[in-house]
Amino acid sequence: MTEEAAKWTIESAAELLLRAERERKDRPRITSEWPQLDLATAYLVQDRLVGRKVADGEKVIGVKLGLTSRAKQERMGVAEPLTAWLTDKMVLQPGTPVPTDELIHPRVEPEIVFVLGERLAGPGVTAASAMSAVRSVYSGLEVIDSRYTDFQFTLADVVADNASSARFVIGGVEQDPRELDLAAEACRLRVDGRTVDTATGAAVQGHPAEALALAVNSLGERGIELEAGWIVLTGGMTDAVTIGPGQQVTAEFSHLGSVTVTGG
Ligand code: OOG
Ligand code: MG
Repeated sequence: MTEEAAKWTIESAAELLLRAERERKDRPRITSEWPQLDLATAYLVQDRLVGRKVADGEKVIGVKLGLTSRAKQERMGVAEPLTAWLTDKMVLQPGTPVPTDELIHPRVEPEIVFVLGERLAGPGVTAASAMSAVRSVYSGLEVIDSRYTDFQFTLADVVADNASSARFVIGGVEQDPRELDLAAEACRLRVDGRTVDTATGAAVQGHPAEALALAVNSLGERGIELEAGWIVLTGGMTDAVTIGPGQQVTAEFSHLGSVTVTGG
């Protein structure tokens, strides 16, 4: 091991990422100094990082998927989906500005959001059985904020960084998933009124239910179950857009209403 790699541990990686978030200071990706960081260890860093947040009073309220659409995978240069944690501190109430002064370089992406009515435990869960545990579906906007300079990372880096998570807002229209064709659900992304991108739910693993099953099964392999009442962000449908003070980002869905954030 090189001298540089020797200083890295799960604990020190989690601490550096927490500090970058706290101090709003981006840093080089961890694998540039610790190339041995593998995916399994990266998830341990992610768990440790969120464990530290929980010890500080945050509450885990669900999970998110990342890199579930081709648009996201191509833009970020990472071709594999991942899971990460959502806490109550990440919830942005509708109408509350995105606190850009607390973030490094926020970007916003439209997502289809599930709320579970029942517990879900993998592995071996199909998209259909995962969907039967979903109580409601909503539109959402996720605000991501990589702790790495210019959002430059490998899969292991972004997993360790809890998948760039920062904030999210859920739209005001609640739908029964059984009454919607989520693969066909369309989304138009606008920045200050101008359309910048469009997608349908099929962009997310062919169907957002596939993304949910993927989360259940990969968390199941780590011995983690999804709980009733948990929120699941199924992943950005389009590439993310940057948001600065005064800018407004809106996602208009065909059946899930529209959801807006404004940079504060
Ligand atoms: C990683 C987070 C990805 C999504 O929905 O794909 C993500 C990133 O793009 O920085 O949240
Ligand atoms: Mg996302």
